[in-house]
Amino acid sequence: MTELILALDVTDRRRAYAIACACAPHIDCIKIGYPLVLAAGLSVAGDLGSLGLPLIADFKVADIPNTNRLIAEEVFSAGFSALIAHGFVGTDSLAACVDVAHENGGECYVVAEMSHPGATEFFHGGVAERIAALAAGCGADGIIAPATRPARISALRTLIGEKKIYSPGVGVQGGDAAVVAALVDGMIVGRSIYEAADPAAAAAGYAGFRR
Ligand code: NUP
Repeated sequence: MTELILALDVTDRRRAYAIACACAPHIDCIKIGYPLVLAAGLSVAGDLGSLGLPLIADFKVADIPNTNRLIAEEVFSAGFSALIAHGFVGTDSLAACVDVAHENGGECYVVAEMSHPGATEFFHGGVAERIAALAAGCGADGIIAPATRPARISALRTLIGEKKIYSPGVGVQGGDAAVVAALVDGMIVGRSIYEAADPAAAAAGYAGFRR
């Protein structure tokens, strides 16, 4: 099934919790990252975890193996169920994140290609393909691929076997939910839900694209 993942990039802890509660019946997972964690502290994971949905830490971890391991251990100790890491740092660094995720019963997703316009400067020309292959080779659980470029999702799919694809860029960044839902395992939607006048209704609308 195509999951709906709420990207909760608000910076007020109470607002984040209120939006998450309102949207919870319509979503499959919550993703938070630096904006909310830096504003509210890592313990915000505990607030959101109480909703019973999987919680992804979008820290795009990209350091040496030892530091990656330390970061990943903090993430899973805080109650997250999955971590997003960068792959360009190489096999050893990525393997540290994957290993810690799996030691904790969690998952690790690897950014293969980003969704914003500037991503084409470095991720194109074979880099995304190499990262996707590295992710699969390291035993990662899936990749992040851009909803803004559906053809790239399809191209990267051929390199990862049964691994999952989670895809940001639906809505404000221009990705079309109707197109992307058919190609991915999870649509990541942020502003189009949390900035809506009625976030729950917006989430319900995106949930209608789940297949
Ligand atoms: O390539 C990426 N693009 C992207 O937008 C990788 C990501 N992790 N994201 C994240 O997805 C981004 O940081 C934000 O949390 C979410 C998209 O939010 P929005 O554009 O739907 O508001």
